[in-house]
Amino acid sequence: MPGAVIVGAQWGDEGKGKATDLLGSRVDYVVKFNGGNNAGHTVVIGDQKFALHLLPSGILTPGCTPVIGNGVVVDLRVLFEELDALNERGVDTSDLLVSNAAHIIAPYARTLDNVTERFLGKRKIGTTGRGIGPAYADKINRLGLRMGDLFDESLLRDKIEGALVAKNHLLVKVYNRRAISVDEVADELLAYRDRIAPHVTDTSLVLNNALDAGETVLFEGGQATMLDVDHGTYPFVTSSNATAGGACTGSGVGPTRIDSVIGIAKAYTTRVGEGPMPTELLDKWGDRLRDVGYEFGTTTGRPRRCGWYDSVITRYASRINGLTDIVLTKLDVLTGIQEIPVCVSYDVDGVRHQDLPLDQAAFAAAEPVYETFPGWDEDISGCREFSDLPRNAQDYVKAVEELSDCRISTIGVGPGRDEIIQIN
Ligand code: 2SA
Ligand code: GDP
Ligand code: MG
Repeated sequence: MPGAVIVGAQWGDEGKGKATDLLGSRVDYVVKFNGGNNAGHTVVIGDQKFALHLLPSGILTPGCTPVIGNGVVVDLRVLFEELDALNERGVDTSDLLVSNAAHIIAPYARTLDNVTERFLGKRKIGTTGRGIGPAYADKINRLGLRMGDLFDESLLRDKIEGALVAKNHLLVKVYNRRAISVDEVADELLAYRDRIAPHVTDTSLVLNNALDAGETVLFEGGQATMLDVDHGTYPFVTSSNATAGGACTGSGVGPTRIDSVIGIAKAYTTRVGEGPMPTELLDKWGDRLRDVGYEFGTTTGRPRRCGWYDSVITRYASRINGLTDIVLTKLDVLTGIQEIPVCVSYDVDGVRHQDLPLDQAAFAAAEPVYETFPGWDEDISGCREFSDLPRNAQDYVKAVEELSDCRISTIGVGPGRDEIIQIN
């Protein structure tokens, strides 16, 4: 697999970190191509648990070069906190490469994220409050600060001044906050310049050269298909392209160099933040999935909304991303449930929808139509072959595979690195 992409097939937290970590041992580069420290990946290695936010999961694999691509927004303070924490635990991070075209989350982006959410009231998005939206807004408005700007102080100060004009107006006149000065922003960012310098490079050139030389590159998506700014449940989305196309624009590698796209899906569904979720369970079943699956945000600790598997969404993810495989995680969490419903289509005002309705009101009104499958009681965490699974678990996986329009190549049966079943 010279170029492979991993994306979330639902609303995030499907276990992309673990999947990337698993594949990481077979690849030369792992590239994060979108998002920032709104992401949260938990990787369990032996008795050690690593929570990563901004860094690609490949950072934990010796011999694999981790890359932060141009499509990422970087909070420098968080980046160095994360690097320091890994270094203290003996992880070598000296190989990290950061694109000179990646945008910086300036301190004012965090401030704006939080005040905007507060002023949106009931229309709030439920962001992670990390400044992601305002940083991408500045990028698109051509007011952004890029990593390479750190090395030209007068250009950096000039850009900060330009970016602050409208923001200070908004902060002071609308939000009743104090104005932010050019110096405070420049001083905070320049304090990181010497430390980041050895990592900053033209990562597109590095990756294309690596592919030319026959090396393998894994592109690790942050967030997920349904949170994609173009293809997700807009406006309840993040501000980047979390789908497979983002791997190209977010890294400077062309689509002809990618030959597999792996979607990660949980054996049920979760969502964090606001916005519609047709299979959400507000009863004891939702609580059960949350408790057994330990469904709490890696970044903010927020409880995740839980529901049954929604195959309308995973079929959509297969199509939008051109998935070649699905990794179905957390099958073990369903153990002990006697009857397991799977959403096969939606009912919107009496009309059946096999495909996701993109109209915001129709999706908000979608009622799940369920088919129910018999469950199993046996502990499956020790299963390593598909045939080790109880018959009902096998049938559940096969049904989900058919409904999702994509081959399931791997099944997660526990959080550990080796708690997987690979299907050939
Ligand atoms: P933002 O902060 O602007 O990207 O928020 C916009 C929406 O995107 C959702 N979002 C996420 N959903 C699930 N997991 C995410 N990452 C963390 C994790 C979440 C956490 O991996 O556990 O710790 O809370 C993530 N990041 C963004 C967000 O909920 C908004 O709906
Ligand atoms: P990501 O954002 O997609 O990388 O996912 P997160 O790391 O935010 O959330 C996934 C959680 O599920 C993590 O705590 C993982 O350790 C855990 N996990 C991954 N695969 C499995 C699995 O097959 N079974 C169980 N029980 N937990 C899993
Ligand atoms: Mg996560």
